[in-house]
Amino acid sequence: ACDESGKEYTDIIYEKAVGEGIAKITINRPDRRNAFRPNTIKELIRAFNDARDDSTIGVIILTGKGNKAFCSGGDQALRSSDGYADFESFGRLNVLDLQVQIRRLPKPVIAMVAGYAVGGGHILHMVCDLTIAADNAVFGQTGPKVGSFDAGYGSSIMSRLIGPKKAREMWFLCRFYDAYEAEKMGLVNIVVPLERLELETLKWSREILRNSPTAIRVLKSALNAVDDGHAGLQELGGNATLIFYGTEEANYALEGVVLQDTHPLPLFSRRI
Ligand code: 2NE
Repeated sequence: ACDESGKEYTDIIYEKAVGEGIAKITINRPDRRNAFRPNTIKELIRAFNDARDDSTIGVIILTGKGNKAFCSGGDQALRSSDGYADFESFGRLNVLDLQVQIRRLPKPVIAMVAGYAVGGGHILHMVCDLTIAADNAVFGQTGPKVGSFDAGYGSSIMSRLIGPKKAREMWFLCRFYDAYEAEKMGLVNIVVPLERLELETLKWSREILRNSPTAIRVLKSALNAVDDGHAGLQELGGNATLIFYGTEEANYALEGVVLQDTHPLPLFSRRI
């Protein structure tokens, strides 16, 4: 699918299941084990924005093309002294913007992982709300082996997910972990046979879609609030404002009605 801008995608595939409420974003660089370049990230950001703004979409699935890799991180062939450079003369680390976007997105994002989720690709699955892993999935960080690291979400969220000792192990030793080890560590929600991966992910998506989108939106921001500091509180607070706009109290204020003159007081304005 194209998004509203009508621009085509080259590095990703963006699909929406019409009438289902599900968008699927697939990193489409299988010959590079779905490594991302700056352009891949720009396209991912565009697709996630489109899915966010589409009120028919309630769940977003992030995955990689083929069965060999979810994502192998930044494209190492494009590493330069100032980040990753593809069509521009300067480098970027724009995957950090994508991580923030996924954390703040008011809809659940599910990582559907087959094969390798390593390096920056491992961090991408960690910032998603849920991870459904195939039994051939492999997880790990490689940064310290290849002259890189993610001391942002890649460290703090990992420590939250698997605990500080295991996070140190994962970063300091750069070992790879199979799907069942990852499940035991709390890195993934469930491991399923590869051939059931898509079906299981759709099942989870449909179960989520049966529940209140507002409740889920507020819960996502609440679950992220402490770790995301001021930005997390802002997201949670913004949701409160949005809900407040729907109350009689906010609308009285908008119409210039003085609340004290109102009897009985609107439901949520009673001072109890
Ligand atoms: C992913 C892994 C373990 C797969 O191994 P294998 O044996 O299944 O495949 P192979 O032969 O290594 O790779 C197949 C092709 O994909 C390319 C390879 O160069 C190879 O190309 P050809 O020889 O066929 O031409 N490829 C794989 N990963 C790539 C990558 N990341 N960039 C460019 N080309 C890649 C194995 O391939 C592997 O370990 N890959 C490298 C993983 C890695 O180190 N990623 C970068 C970590 S740093 C990072 O992502 C990062 C960060 O730390 C902080 C911020 C942002 C990003």
